[in-house]
Amino acid sequence: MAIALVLVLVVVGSVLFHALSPWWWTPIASNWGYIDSTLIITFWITGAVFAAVVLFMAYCVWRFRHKEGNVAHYEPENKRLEWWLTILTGLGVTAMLVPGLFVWNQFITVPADATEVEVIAQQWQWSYRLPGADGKLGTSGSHLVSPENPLGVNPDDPNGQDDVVVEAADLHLPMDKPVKMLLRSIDVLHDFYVPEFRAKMDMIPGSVTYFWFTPTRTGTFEVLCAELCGTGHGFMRGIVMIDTAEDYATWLGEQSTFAQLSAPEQVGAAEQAVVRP
Ligand SMILES: [Cu+2]
Repeated sequence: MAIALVLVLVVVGSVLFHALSPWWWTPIASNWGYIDSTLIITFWITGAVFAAVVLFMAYCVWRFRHKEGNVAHYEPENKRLEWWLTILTGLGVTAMLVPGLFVWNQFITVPADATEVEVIAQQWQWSYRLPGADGKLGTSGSHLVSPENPLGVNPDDPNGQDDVVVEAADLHLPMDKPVKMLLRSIDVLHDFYVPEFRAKMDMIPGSVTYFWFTPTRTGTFEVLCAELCGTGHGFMRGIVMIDTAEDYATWLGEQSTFAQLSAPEQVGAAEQAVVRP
């Protein structure tokens, strides 16, 4: 009897904890409200099944408790019950999976007007590259990485010369503009994750993965690495700031291109030439 009561209390406690708990997701800042909806559907289904199973267990513990002279009777099979359990389980699993398929379809269908931003992960920092005035990112490769070219941009690709390089600093993105995040790693597995964007993807050395999203509010958001990537994994943080169009333009104007960064001597020489009377 006491065990049955404990089981009922477990269900009541779980429901109360869910209803009264102050912990919930951080407020969303992207178009991926669907991701939240699918999670809520899964919460409801698994929650209902959890309550039903534990309450049924409490009922059985109470109903079939030990009584002098009672003997269990042997029932190895029950076709009717098995059919019902199979159908109900099938429906529950389908209800959890189908919404996810619709969301996944949207997640991998990048809008045509999305601008590309490359994220480069390495132990243990985040860097970024934005296409310059030509709107195209130059090619890149891990074999090109060197102290002078930490992101491995191809110096022979004309498309890459005007690329904006943001090395180990904050990324800014304009609000309400869809963006395709191209994800590269130059050492081990990482995972670019901003909880408020509700989107993340593993980054695999040697290939480029991606996701897209549209920022829906301005603010400062923390980037986390969501793939255990070594001793500094927990410190692999970064900042993404979602700006208004004007703030974004100001920030972009202050950044350096790959060509400027790879030829600092020439830039310095030009400045001296100008300063000299
Ligand atoms: Cu990492």
